[in-house]
Amino acid sequence: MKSISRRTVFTGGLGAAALTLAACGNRTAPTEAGTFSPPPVLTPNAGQNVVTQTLTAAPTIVDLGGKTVSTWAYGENLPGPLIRATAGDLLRITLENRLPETSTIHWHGIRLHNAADGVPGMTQDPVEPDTSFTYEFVAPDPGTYFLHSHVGLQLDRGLYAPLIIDDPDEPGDYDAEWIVTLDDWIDGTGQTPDEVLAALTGSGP
Ligand SMILES: [Cu+2]
Repeated sequence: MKSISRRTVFTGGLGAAALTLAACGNRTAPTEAGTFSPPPVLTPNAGQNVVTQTLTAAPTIVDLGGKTVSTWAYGENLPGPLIRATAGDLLRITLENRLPETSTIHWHGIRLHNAADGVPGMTQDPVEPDTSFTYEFVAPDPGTYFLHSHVGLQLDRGLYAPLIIDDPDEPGDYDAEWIVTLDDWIDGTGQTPDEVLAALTGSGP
């Protein structure tokens, strides 16, 4: 499936729609590096499909459907590139961090082993700028999920993407399929999410 621009999302037609909501709480502040062991490299079972993909987190400019803003995203589109697998597949997803600060990826709603859960200071060291980190896990349950950064307010920029786990027993005989991601937006419109939070909490300058 080709990547869709935000403009396409808002002008989309009918079809089977997978809906994701870009929101998640429970963020954890990153801690000092060197606390956690590297994640285990998993060996696929005989016949197990392996889905390999790289997400590059970097500053970019995106078109919000007429208004162009500077933000942080996985690639040049919002949402980030679709990751799609079938339940039981082994996913090997590499985060390339080209941001000016640390990052991680959390796989929202996926049942997986702790080392791949992407919570800095709790399950892994934060991924430093200009380094990479490969998440390996089996996605056991079909469903519509999303992935997102788990550092600070990076999710509230553009660091999220849809994650679809297909059901091997569901043929999905649709005429058309749309993946729709809903988000409110602030970054690049004059304030960053961090500045908005600082104003709301009275901790700003
Ligand atoms: Cu989440």
